[in-house]
Amino acid sequence: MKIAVVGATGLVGGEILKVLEERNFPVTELLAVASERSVGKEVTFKGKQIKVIGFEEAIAAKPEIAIFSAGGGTSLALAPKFAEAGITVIDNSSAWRMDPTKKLVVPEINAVELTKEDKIIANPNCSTIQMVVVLNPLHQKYKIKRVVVSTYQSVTGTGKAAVDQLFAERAGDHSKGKVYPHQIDLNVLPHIDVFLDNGYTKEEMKMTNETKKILGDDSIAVTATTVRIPTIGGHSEAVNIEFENEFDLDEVRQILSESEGVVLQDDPKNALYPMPLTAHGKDETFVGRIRRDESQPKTLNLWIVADNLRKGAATNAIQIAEFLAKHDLVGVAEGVRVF
Ligand code: 2RA
Repeated sequence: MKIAVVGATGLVGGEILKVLEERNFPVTELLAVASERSVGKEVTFKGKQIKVIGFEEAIAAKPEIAIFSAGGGTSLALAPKFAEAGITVIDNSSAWRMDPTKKLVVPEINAVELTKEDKIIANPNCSTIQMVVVLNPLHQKYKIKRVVVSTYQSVTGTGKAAVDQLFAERAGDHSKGKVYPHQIDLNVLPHIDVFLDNGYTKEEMKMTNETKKILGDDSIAVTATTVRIPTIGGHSEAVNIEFENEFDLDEVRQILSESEGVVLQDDPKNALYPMPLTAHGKDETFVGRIRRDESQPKTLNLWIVADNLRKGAATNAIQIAEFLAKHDLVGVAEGVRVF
């Protein structure tokens, strides 16, 4: 398959190249695509240097799939152009996620809904993906009423400049361009993305709205506090889940240990629980600290960690591409207007 990676020079773009290679995705040709100022730069794929090309050249080359990670503005402007050319777009930005005509896909949960007519497919927000991978099997079994989540998010979720800010501060250099409104090293910022009129941040509302859409259930109440911490390996989440039905703790562990894409790390007495350092570079979502909320019935506490650049972005997008390839869902279906 001819694959375009749009935003190939960014942090997520680089991870997409790595994951395509590691998972042995059947790439016949890799198009590294970026905006004008990066055209001519080189990226490495399977040991080869590949020159970055611009958007028009990429559309003309007609890849079957374009994985976008170039920001919302670029996606809004360009994804329809790729789609009109019959190219299936898997988009990492927030541009299309809540559009009712677009599917918001986590393969373990709802890839089966994809058809050849889906030409722009939205990849959810990183902190949402890792949470719903764990919530879904429990929702199927016990029906979730309400979720209260607090996140501890890696600076890699912001991008290269944020990683540079953290390491510069750690080295005592506070002069570097500021990505965050405050120092991030030795600090914690209860602030991810912009603040909205209701007092929540956009990141918090993404967790609420995207969870309902992916799980296909508007009745689930979700409230979130999203926080940036000075780490790089992945996002962590403390999640409190209230169910309609009673659950059994051993059964919860059994269900999660058998769930696709989930790894159970739940032996706190031996200091085994998920951490960003151990999740870093992995494709799975890790869950542990599973315990009953003793303050009210039918309620569970747990701790979820995943590499936000992997399952939270690149891996999830590539799993969507794998599903499309496996089920022959790319290209233009005969007699179908694509966009
Ligand atoms: C963050 N959720 O961590 C964002 C990245 N998509 O800031």
